[in-house]
Parts: sequence; structure tokens; C-alpha cells
Amino acid sequence: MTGVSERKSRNRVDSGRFASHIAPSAQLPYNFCRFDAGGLAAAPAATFVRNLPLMSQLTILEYPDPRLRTKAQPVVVFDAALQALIDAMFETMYAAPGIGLAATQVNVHKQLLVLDVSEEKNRPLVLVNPRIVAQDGSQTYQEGCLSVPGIYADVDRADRITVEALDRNGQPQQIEAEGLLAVCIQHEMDHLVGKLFVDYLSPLKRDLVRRKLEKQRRSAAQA
Ligand code: K1U
Ligand code: ZN
Repeated sequence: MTGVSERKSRNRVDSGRFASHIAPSAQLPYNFCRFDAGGLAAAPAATFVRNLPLMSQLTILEYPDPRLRTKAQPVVVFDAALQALIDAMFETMYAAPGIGLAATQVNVHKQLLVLDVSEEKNRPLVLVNPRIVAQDGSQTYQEGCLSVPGIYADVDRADRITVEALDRNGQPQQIEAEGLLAVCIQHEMDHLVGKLFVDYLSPLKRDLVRRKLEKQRRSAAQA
């Protein structure tokens, strides 16, 4: 970790290096609504308005919300509610825009994350109950986080990882990742254990981040 900044400049998103084993998701949104996924378990698995599926954007928790520190539990049921949550997480991630999203960030404390590091936004990946089973090398990447908006900082992570996870249907998958995909998977897996990229910063830099975010929120409230 070397610095904190408010603007991302150095990193290049290069999808060409990363193979995804997952077919692109079928649906694009017709309609959007905003709701808190905390109530998702009680919500119907699919909602239709005049025969059009009502797609959903979820509220993303922001640092220093203590709910971001919750440790996620394994997914054991692959039902329609889980499929609806996954679809809503993709909608939320693409709209943000972001390249990853962990369930923790939308206040669902299940071991589930979605990713798409491709330029064309056509390589969605769903990882359920992910485990890193091998890692190699190191890389430094200037990371951002949808839960820490507008803040970017260098983080050191493994360069290559092998991840075992389940897909959205509960089928086992093994993913070999390097570069940005490896960074993003590690960042999202940190969310599932309640860890944020700002935790890699010194206390002094973390305090700077907290004050920058407070200032951003005061300005936004005045606007
Ligand atoms: O909040 C998150 O976990 C998502 C985060 C993922 C991430 C980004 C960079 C390094 C590690 C992990 C983001 O997507 S922040 C937004 C971002 O980086 C981005 C957005 C659009 C295009 C390209 C990048
Ligand atoms: Zn994040």
C-alpha cells in the first residue's frame, strides 16, 4: 500500500487476459426499482409489471457502516430467491458502475459475489462459497470500492489464484485467475469476511479516507 487518491488513473482494465467459463447472463433490465435486499427473503422470487420483469437495484452499504463488518455464511439453498438476488446484484453492479459486488455490500450475509471485469460487460461470473486453494506471485493495484465511493488506494495482493466455488446453480467450478480478475476476486472475498480495502491502509491514511468521505457527504447533502 503506497497511497490514497480520489481519482483512478493508472490501472487498465484489460479483459483480454481473462477467460470466463460462464455464459453471459440472459436478461437486461426493463424497469428498475430500488430496495434493500435485507427484505429479499420475504419478497417474491420474481415480480412482474404488465408482463415485464421488474428488475431491481439494491442499496449499497457505505463505509463506515458496521454491517460491512459482518461475516457471511455459506449458501446452502439454490432457490428462486437466490437467482433473483444474483440478478439484482448484477443490475446493481453494472449500474454503479462496478466490476464486482459482494452480497455483504447489499446487506445480505451469504458467501456470494458477482464479477465482470470485461470491457464489453459480457462476461458475468457468479461465485458461491468461494475458496482460494492456490496462489502465486504478487501485484499492486490501485483499488476502488463501491462501499468507499471516490477513494482509490494501492493494495498488494496475489497475482495468480485458483478458486473453487459453486456456480449459481450449485455446480462446482474451478477458476484460474490472474491480473485484474484475481485482484477483484480477492477484494470481493475480503468483503465476505467483513474486510475492506481501506483496512490495508495505515490508521493515519484510513482516518484521511474517513474525513474525505464525511466531506463528500456534507457537500452532497448541501447540493
Ligand atoms: O465495491 C466493490 O467491491 C466493487 C469494486 C471492485 C474492485 C475494483 C477495483 C479493484 C478491486 C475491486 C469496483 O468495481 S470499484 C469501480 C471500478 O473499479 C470500476 C468501475 C467501472 C469500470 C472499471 C472499474
Ligand atoms: Zn469493495
